[in-house]
Amino acid sequence: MKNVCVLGLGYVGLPTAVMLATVGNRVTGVDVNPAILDCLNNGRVHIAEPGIDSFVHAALKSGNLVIRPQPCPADVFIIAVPTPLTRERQADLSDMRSAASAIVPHLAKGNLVVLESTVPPETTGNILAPILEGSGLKAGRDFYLAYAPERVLPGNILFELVENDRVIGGITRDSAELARELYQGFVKGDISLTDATTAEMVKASENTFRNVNVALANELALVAEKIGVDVWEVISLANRHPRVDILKPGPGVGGHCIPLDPWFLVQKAPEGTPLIRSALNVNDSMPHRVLAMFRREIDGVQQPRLSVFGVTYKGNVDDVRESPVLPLIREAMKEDFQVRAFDPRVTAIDEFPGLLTDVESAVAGSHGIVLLADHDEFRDLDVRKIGCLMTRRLVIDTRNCLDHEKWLSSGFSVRVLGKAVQWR
Ligand code: SAJ
Repeated sequence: MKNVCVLGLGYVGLPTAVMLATVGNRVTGVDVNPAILDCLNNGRVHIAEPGIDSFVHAALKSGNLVIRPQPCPADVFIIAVPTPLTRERQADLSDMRSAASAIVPHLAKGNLVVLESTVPPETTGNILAPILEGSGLKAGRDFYLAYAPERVLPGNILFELVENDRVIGGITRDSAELARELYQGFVKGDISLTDATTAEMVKASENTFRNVNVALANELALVAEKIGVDVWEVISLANRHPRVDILKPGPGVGGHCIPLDPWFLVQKAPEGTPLIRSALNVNDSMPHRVLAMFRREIDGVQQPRLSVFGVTYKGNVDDVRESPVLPLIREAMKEDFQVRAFDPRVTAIDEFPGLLTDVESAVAGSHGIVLLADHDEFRDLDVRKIGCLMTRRLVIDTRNCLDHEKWLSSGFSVRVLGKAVQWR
């Protein structure tokens, strides 16, 4: 077993730290955010992920996981910090640089450093290695250095962290092999080894594939609306082809990965990535397209009241990072819409104080509901009661997740992204 120091206790770092502790490593979890440290040191968990609480409590109780504000000497250092985009759509590696610099005083011969954060290809070798070599040690000779991206789907992290195959890339072969030895302690999936730059590109490519695929679904939805067919039926039938797997249209692509990671590839070849850039633009246009749907249905109403159901970047999560709902609300508010939102998993959004409220207040006097995140809770709403509170009984379902007959029978007009109009 090893002494492991995990820097960054977010959606990736904390589950990774917990898993490593659960299989017997002695893990020090480090974060620069005092609120996170306070939460964890008081036995609370700051991320909403099924099952994580019991794992964290058990790891802390066992003594195999301790939470600290600073790294300490260890056999292995894992960096799992955010890598957002700058305004110029370049990777912001400042958190990674800070984490690496914090490791330098503790780095010793024979140590392994693993980067998990999603980064532009060539980051591990060309940016991270030189920072760590500030210790006087040489990457690949005196210490091992590998890149090991995660593939976990928020909402199913603990299962996927164990079961999914992984790719690990080393700046040297033995760096990759040493990293595989560590992860094999809890990963049941296959672990493929390659070089660090290839592994970085694999991770960015996976999420870029998903982004482009969603953009295709969003364009098919536009075509379907124009010719009066149901894109959901089109995609379902097309996917019966053994080599076709088209994803679903939606109100836009959010989260901390899918809308960002493709830009890491564009950054490396700006002239050579028109398809990726176009897909990013298609997805970014979806909030505007959805608001245009609402505008068309309530044509002529002055200062319309819009009810947003679901503000997270996707259903059944509590995360609003990069949520496509945010630009939609910004645009609506600019046009003097009265906007209220209801989300059973989110209590407030800093940018929009007072926006989120209970379901009754969110629909009172409203000219229409736009459903943007397909939370399970939305299937059990008292539709009739909601309808009685509204000025106009309109629902726009951008996730095709509601029981449309139930809404139609309660007097609602139903619009579905990518589907011919359903009126009663
Ligand atoms: N979306 C659609 N239609 C779809 C699928 C997704 O509109 O058919 C939208 C979602 O609504 C959401 C966004 O795309 O706004 C991203 O959702 P997601 O479920 O694709 O992605 P994440 O960010 O929750 O997780 C992804 C996953 N990557 C892949 O599936 C290739 C996960 O495995 C990664 O580990 C994660 O990004 C990450 O951390 O990179």
